[in-house]
Amino acid sequence: MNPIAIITGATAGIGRATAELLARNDFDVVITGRRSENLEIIEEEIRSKTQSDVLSLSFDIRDPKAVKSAFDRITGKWEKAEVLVNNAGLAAGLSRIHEGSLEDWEQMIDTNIKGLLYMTRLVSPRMVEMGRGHIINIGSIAGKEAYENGNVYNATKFAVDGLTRGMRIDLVDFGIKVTAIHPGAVETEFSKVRFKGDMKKANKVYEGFTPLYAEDVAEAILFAVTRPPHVNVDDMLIMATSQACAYKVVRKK
Ligand code: NDP
Ligand code: 8X3
Repeated sequence: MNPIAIITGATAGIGRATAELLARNDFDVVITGRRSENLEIIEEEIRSKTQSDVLSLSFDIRDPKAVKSAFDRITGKWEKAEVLVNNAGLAAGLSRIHEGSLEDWEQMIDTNIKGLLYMTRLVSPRMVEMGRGHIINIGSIAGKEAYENGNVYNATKFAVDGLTRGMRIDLVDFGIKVTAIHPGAVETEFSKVRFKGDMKKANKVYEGFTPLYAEDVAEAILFAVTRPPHVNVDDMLIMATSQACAYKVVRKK
């Protein structure tokens, strides 16, 4: 039987690349996100290109009832999922703290922190029961250092970093690995979402340098989940070569 991985936010970007890469490496995958039409396309693609099995679950991770009813559909062999990639997340807006939007703040806190917690609370007891499992939390360089106008997004990713450390301590007795992967700038739908569809602003983020691609992060996740049982990757910070820290990117003129 293939190992099983649950990947949140698999309808785009890092989550999609991770689902596809894990499937190519003989994982069966549970893929989640709100956009059911994307899930259908990705499920079809994985089924046609690999031997791996796929379960698609469409739900809004901010809604604990929706998360629970999706979780209740993870039955049969899928109950043995041994990897959870807590990836669903976003930045909404980029503004000074005194000008920020409450709606944006709530969306980021509810998705990046509370959504991660809802999934973990449901999936981790099964891992405890099995005496093994691996939780991968997708943090960010934004969770290692603050940057101008990043404020609440930074705070949510600092929370992911803190939660990862706490989860590792709480779950170590049960043989469960906990890893945080913190990417720098990755060209995905991230900036399109942050700037609410303004592609001029979104494209500017990646102008003049080669950012990371979703596949680069997926490879780091694959590396972490394929270490032998005695090895855990605690924390990985991955940056584009041209990005030295959150605010310093070398761009060609
Ligand atoms: P994308 O926008 O490409 O993908 C985000 C994914 O999260 C989508 O699948 C989206 O699915 C899902 N998602 C967002 N909100 C919800 C929700 N309410 N309920 C369910 N799913 C949701 O961005 P990335 O791939 O770049 O982002 C993935 C993770 O990586 C995020 O946690 C992000 O913070 C982090 N990250 C990104 C970096 C970057 O530069 N791109 C750098 C560092 C970290 P759908 O819209 O279908 O619901
Ligand atoms: C996304 C990376 O630096 O744009 O987490 O916030 S950054």
